[in-house]
Amino acid sequence: MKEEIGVPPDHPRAESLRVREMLVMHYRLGIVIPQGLIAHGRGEAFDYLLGEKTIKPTLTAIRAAGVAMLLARHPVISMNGNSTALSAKEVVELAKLTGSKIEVNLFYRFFEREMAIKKALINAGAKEVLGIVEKSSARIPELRSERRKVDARGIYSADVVLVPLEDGDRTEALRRMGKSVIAIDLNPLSRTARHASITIVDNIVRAIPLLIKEVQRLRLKSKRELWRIIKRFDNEKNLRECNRFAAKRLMEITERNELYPDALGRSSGI
Ligand code: PTJ
Repeated sequence: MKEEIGVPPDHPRAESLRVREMLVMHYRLGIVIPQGLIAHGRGEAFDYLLGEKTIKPTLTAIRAAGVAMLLARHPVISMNGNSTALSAKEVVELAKLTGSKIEVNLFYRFFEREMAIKKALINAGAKEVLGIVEKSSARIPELRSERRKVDARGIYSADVVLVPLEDGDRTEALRRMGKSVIAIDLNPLSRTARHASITIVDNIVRAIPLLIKEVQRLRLKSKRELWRIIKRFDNEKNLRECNRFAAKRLMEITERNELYPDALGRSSGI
């Protein structure tokens, strides 16, 4: 995610603004839908609370996610509009490293959008992109949204599915099918976050590059060691730590009186 799009590099919020520009550009290309822009705004709010940095419990979740992908027999990465806009190149790299398939799966599904997303993924280096509608004849049971349409060779038969920026319904449905779900979601309170097997509470633009680095390290370990790491991981405990981090951070900032300017208008801000 490196394109420079008219954001002054010394702007105090340059990175956040660049991410927004990427989404708007992909909205114009028909990849992101307007609802995706709203969803990103919700994510930004949580990112702000976390300090716009990858926090310690998240590193533990990223490690567990890397292990789950390496131990999987049939890992699949599910891609929607936002994740393609922000992380297409990195996802292709992660898929290559972990032997994962890439499948398009959309909440707001229509043919032109599927094709635009497929094209973006191919341009990013993907050799094969599953989930284009005529091939998505399998169905996730008990799911009513368009997300129920999946590829028999992909999500339907996967044992581990990575779902960046997900809606909670499908995560629950995939878990009921016996699959392990790795979610990337900045909101540790969301249904997706609570129902996933491993939740990475982080911005996708930071999470995927870290996951790639972690997989490169983990590939050198024995299977036995990988199993040991995954068995020790507790998602509920990890989510509690993320919540605690955000709450503590907010309290500390409040106590240090950094949030609001004093009578002279001085403030260090956050
Ligand atoms: O492309 P489609 O048609 O599949 O639709 C995509 C959206 C995102 C619109 C759809 O999946 C949706 O409505 O998602 P939700 O239910 O709004 O959930 C999105 C979650 O992603 C929220 O919990 C946000 O906090 C979180 N989020 C938003 N931006 C990011 C993020 N998490 C990580 N990184 C982000 N950049």
